[in-house]
Amino acid sequence: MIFGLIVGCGALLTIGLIVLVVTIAVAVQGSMERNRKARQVEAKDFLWAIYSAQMKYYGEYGNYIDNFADIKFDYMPARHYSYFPPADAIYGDEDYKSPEEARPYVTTDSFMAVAVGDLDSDQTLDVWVIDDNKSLQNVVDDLAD
Ligand SMILES: [Ca+2]
Repeated sequence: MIFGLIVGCGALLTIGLIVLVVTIAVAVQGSMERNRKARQVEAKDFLWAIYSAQMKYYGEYGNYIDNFADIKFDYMPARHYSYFPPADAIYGDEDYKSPEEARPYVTTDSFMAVAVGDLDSDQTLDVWVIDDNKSLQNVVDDLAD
């Protein structure tokens, strides 16, 4: 009788422990996913700020420009992404190169700025672009793989 009670309690404790471990694992996975999505906000914010700075420069001088200093781009330090107009770059904690999928460019009347980062330490990079048509796109989604 007592032996059966002890075995029953042990089985209940084991099941409770398994449920607790699975619950914690699911919570940690959800938290990591939210953190990665929050990092993408940095890329979007920076690219919108670059877009805005380019529009101001164009309004004043009638052309776009290919470096951050001349467009007077002033923003908080980058952390998770690197940013590229063609002649200049802002690097976060890692120095990512401008990817083949999206080369930044500037002409007199058009531009495309690029953000590159790695959200999950794998081989895929997260790549965002914005152009003079106010088109912000995630051309390579690091969270999709
Ligand atoms: Ca990655």
